[in-house]
This record gives sequence, C-alpha cells and structure tokens, in this order.
Amino acid sequence: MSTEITQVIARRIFNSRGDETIEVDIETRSGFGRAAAPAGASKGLAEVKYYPKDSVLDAVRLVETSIAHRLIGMDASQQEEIDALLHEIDGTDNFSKIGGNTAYAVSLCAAKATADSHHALLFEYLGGYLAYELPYPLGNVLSGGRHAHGRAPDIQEFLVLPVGAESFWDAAKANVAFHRRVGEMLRRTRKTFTSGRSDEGAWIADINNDEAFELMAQACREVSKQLGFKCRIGIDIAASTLWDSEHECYRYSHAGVKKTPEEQVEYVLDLIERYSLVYVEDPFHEEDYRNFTWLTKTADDCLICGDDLFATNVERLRHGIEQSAGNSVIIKPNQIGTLTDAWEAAKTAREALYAPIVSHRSGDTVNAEISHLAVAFHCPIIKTGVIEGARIAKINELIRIEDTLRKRAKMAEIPLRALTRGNE
Ligand code: 2PG
Ligand code: MG
Repeated sequence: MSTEITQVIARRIFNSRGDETIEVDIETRSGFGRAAAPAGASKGLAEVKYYPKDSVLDAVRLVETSIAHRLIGMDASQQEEIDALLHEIDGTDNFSKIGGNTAYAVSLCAAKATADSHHALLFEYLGGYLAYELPYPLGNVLSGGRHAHGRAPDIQEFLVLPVGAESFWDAAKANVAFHRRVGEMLRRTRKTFTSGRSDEGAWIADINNDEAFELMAQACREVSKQLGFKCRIGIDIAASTLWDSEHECYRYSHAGVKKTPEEQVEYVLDLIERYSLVYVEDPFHEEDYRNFTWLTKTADDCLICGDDLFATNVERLRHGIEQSAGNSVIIKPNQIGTLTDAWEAAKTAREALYAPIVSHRSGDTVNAEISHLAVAFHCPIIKTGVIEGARIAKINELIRIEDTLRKRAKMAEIPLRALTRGNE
C-alpha cells in the first residue's frame, strides 16, 4: 500500500448556488481522492481570499502550473508537509496568491486519497479508533439577512438543536419534523407564503424577527412534545452584516430600526432569556470581542459562538480565548485554507473548553467531508441545513457513520450545564 502521489488534476465545477468552484483529484499508488470547495454569502473580513483575482479558472491553471508537479512524488499522508508546501507556494498570509479554496481542495483531497489508499473512511483515518461520537445537527429552519432576498427577518438564521435526542438518527428526524412543522404553520397563517427556501433549504417568509421567534418557539414546544425529547432554538445573527461602522450602529432594515452597541447587547440578552436560546452565533460585529466577553459571562448557559469573529483563524481564536470572548467557535475549513489550520483551530478550542462546531457554507456541494471532520475533530455540534441536497448529503453521511460505528456510536456531549442537568 503506497500513498505516494502520482497525479493531481484540477477542474471547475458548480456549487449548490450555481457558482463556479474548484475541484481537485489526487491519485496515489494505491488510492484516489476528490474534493471541492464551498463558498459563503456572508463572509467574514478575516477569511482567506478564495481565489487568485477572484477567478476559479486562474486557480485551476495555478494547480496545473505551480502546484501539481510539486505534489507528485510526495507522500499524501504527510498532511502537515503538504499544507506547509501550499503556504510556501502561496507566500502570503491570506492565500491571496493561490486562493484559500484552492488550498482547501488540495489539502482535503490529499487526506481523502490517503484514507482511500488505506481502505479507511475519512473520519476513521483522521480520528482513529477514538472517533466515535456523533455531533448534534444544528439545523437551519428559517432564513433572513443576507441569506434571503426581499422581505424576510433581519436575523440570518433561526436554528433548531435537538438536544434531547439519543441517537443521530433521532436528532436528524427531529430537525426534519421541526422544519416541516414551521412550514405548515407558515402555510396556514400567511397567505403570501410561497414555500420558498434559501440556499440552505430554510424557509423564506415575509415575517419579522419577532414573528419568526414566536413560530420557532411554538414549533419547539409542539415538536418536543410529539417526539418526547427536548429541542431548543438557536440563531445566527451574523451581526457584521447589520453593522454600520460609520454610524456605529446595527441596522435592522426590515424592522426599520437601528440599535446602538449597548441596545444590541440588551436585545440579545433579552432574546436568550425570553426564548431560552441554546445557541447564539455572531451576536456582535466581527471586531467586538469586548461584548462577546460580556455576553458569555452573563448568559452562561448559552453557547455564544464566533463565526466571522474568529474566521477559523487560530490567532484570532487565541485572542478571543484570552478574553473569554465566546465559548464556542465555528470551524469552516475554507475560511482558513488547509486541513492542518482547521484542525489547529479545533484543537485550540477544545483545549480552552470552547466547543468546536464544524459548519457548511451557504454555497456548498453534495460532498460530505465536514460530516467526517465533525466526528474526527470531536465536535459536539455540526451546523448544516435540515433539507436541500447539499445539506441532506451531510446528514445522510452522519447516519452512515453512526451505522458503521454500530454499538460504539454515542452522541457527543454539548458542554452546557443546563443540558447536563437532564432533559428538562
Ligand atoms: C454562516 C454561514 C453558514 P455563509 O454565516 O454561518 O450558514 O453562511 O456560508 O454564507 O458564510
Ligand atoms: Mg455565521
């Protein structure tokens, strides 16, 4: 069995939004890997640059002219060496020369080719025998903000987390039931509702934030009762997309209001209390570590998660950890470029008792590597959609992983006191 790289090919394909993205194939003497990169719509400023001159074609050519020949002959299992080489060829600190998505596709592809060479699944190869915990799926139910067009809530995502589920299958089923229930409620109560859905498969409706919370709360009560275990609600405010840096305020354009940073803090805290939110992502803009710290301390039974804040960047994460800003972090490998960098961020988070949460992107592919990363990186939660092809692919892959693990499979523990006190 040999993991020596014999061929590297890159091409353009389309992501779930119909945008071009890069796909890479790597052949080793004993195996084959294929990986493609996703793309965000609400991107953090600290994310790496996706492509050289924003051109996927340029990225493909770069792989052919400057990367492939350097990889051929290397050992695909030497992940750190491969990722260091990508950094060396690029030479910038944000992958602006070769593109972070180019790096990600190559890096992930090397891991997949190695796993295949060993006849192992990706999570087994990366995580070994000790990777047997399944993450809870954090599912997107209602879309707003930059993920919707026209009239929709200002908050980007209204999410469900089936915290009481005892298996991944039950958790995934709960999210589908929840999503369906919200759809039925919208159809019953809103004449203008067309059953439209966002890129992530979440409903888009002409409702405001308050109405969205009420719908979510009602669905939460009903579905928890129907299933006999607890579901909880979360949100991704994606506050950087609401932030007006010139006037230093958050603009809720649908609601027609603006909030000062102090009002935003009060608003978020009130939402957490009123709807017993279990998860709040990016409640403040991406440079506001100070308010993240305050909220984390005050709402100590809620996951306060940094996505744009940390951008899967270990230095930003360490800066946050020093100030106890947040208690969880979104891990989107293409925000940082390589598997080694993403793993470093997840490991740093775990060591600081922050929950690492692997996440999809709004423009994604039907590939399901993040499902494997969630298990291999010991993430208690995976963030993805409830339905829609690219999301279901990730959910179904976790169902397969649970099946493969059989009796060893176990749900991961969500690090919140309120949850360890039992299934309230
Ligand atoms: C987010 C993500 C995924 P995008 O903000 O968390 O839901 O969105 O991929 O558009 O950055
Ligand atoms: Mg986000």
